[in-house]
Amino acid sequence: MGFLADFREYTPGTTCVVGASCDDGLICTINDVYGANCTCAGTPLNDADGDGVCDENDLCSDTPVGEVVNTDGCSCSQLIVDDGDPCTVDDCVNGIVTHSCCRMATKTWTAFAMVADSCPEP
Ligand SMILES: [Ca+2]
Ligand SMILES: [Ca+2]
Repeated sequence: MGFLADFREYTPGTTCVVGASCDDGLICTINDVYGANCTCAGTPLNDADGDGVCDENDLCSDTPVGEVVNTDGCSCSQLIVDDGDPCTVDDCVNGIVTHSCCRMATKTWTAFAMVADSCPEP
């Protein structure tokens, strides 16, 4: 869709019908409809912890204020980041946990030989 088509679509009074259904792009609203001046708005659902993920979809209640969450409403401080595997590198950014391969294998010398741990090489 080109610029002109977009312009027409969103120009107030040209194509929208007040009361017609639309999508306001917010996941915490339902029953979105066009109002005056073609503004699309819906009925807000509850979002108790204010993280932008409505309670119905929020798997982690009481998210601390200001923490970025994933689509389930969970921030890194609310997730288990360590997968328990000593060979993977655990990380969490914006509520997305990743486990990448691999830690540097630790090699230790005994009196007789060099012994490497079981982690695969990076
Ligand atoms: Ca929430
Ligand atoms: Ca949350």
